[in-house]
Amino acid sequence: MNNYKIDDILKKALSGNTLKKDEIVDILSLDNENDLNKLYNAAREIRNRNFMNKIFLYGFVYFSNYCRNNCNFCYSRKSNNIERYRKNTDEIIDISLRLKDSGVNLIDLTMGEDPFYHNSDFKDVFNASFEAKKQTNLPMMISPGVVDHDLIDRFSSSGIEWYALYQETHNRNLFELLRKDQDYDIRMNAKLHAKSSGMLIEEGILVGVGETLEDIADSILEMKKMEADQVRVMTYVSHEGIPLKGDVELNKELEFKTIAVMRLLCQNSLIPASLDIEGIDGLKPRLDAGANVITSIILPSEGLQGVAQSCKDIDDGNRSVETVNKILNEMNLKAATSSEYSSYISSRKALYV
Ligand code: SAM
Ligand code: MD0
Ligand code: SF4
Repeated sequence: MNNYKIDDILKKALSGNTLKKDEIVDILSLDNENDLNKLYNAAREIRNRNFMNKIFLYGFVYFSNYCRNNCNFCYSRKSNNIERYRKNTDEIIDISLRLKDSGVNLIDLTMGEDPFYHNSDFKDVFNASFEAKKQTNLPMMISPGVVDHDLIDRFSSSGIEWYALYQETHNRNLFELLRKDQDYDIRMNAKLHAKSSGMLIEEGILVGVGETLEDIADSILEMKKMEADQVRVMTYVSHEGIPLKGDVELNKELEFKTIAVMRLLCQNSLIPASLDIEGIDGLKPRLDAGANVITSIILPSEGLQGVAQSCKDIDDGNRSVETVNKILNEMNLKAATSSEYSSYISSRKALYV
């Protein structure tokens, strides 16, 4: 792309105007260092304008990896022969309390679509999340997969702030390949219902799964349209024994560019830098691209898994707040306080009343 064009597109975004699909595709196609630096600078400028130098930290508790689904990108898919675990309520409370002590702003309670919960009205999930919330007094995100609307209403009225459910792509054909035997509209409607029931929502996509740049542009525009409060992109991490092949090295720059474009369009939304893709080494480039949340902070020695990277950097403590803080420090960024995070949540909720 000629310089003139990229400068114009970035200027447009910096003055708060939205971008068109072909402009997004142009940016996602950038490949020379000079242009990429301009892009990441613009994304950081918009982030800093909206959030100053504050970064939010999310603790991650993947408390059941049993799943009834067979997503072809997921290590926990039903057909994969892996060690399964389901943490009990006391363990979940204990882990949440220790994550809080370590300094996170939010606890993300994540699970596979575990048939045990689906057959018992999510009783244990409610107990655990309610108690964990009461005892930590921290904001909570729930990532249970697709659940009925009445359950979402119950999550909402029990005070859980966030419902996370990623479409992975907004191309229906690709969705069918990725989320085998799952319904696009049921998944989409679950998060739209959560939003209408007063929860904040997180939407997300994968790159390196056979998408085109046009697909990514469509997704970004869709995430903007649905006013997702947090928007994410993750490079697909391939695992032995699961069908889809992928290459993080090859695709991660596309993830960084997507983070930056999401920042240009969804300026006030939260955007994660996930430690679940390249571990702690992947933190800096994602923050440099305009991310303002660090997700997948996991305590060592709890027998907990990540999702994309089931064990990377966990047991050596390298996914901890302590390690993250060292990197933030080097980058002149700072972990947000709980009250700064609560203010963001309140301001975001106030947009919809
Ligand atoms: N089971 C729930 C669901 O599917 O919504 C919540 C947990 S699920 C494992 C969380 C997300 O992790 C998926 O939506 C997907 O975006 C991401 N993910 C799973 N496996 C991945 C992989 N191998 N590489 C990158 N991201 C992955
Ligand atoms: C992460 N492994 O943040 C977690 C997960 C689920 N809400 C989040 C994908 O990277
Ligand atoms: Fe199950 Fe979620 Fe993995 Fe799909 S992505 S197999 S729903 S845990």
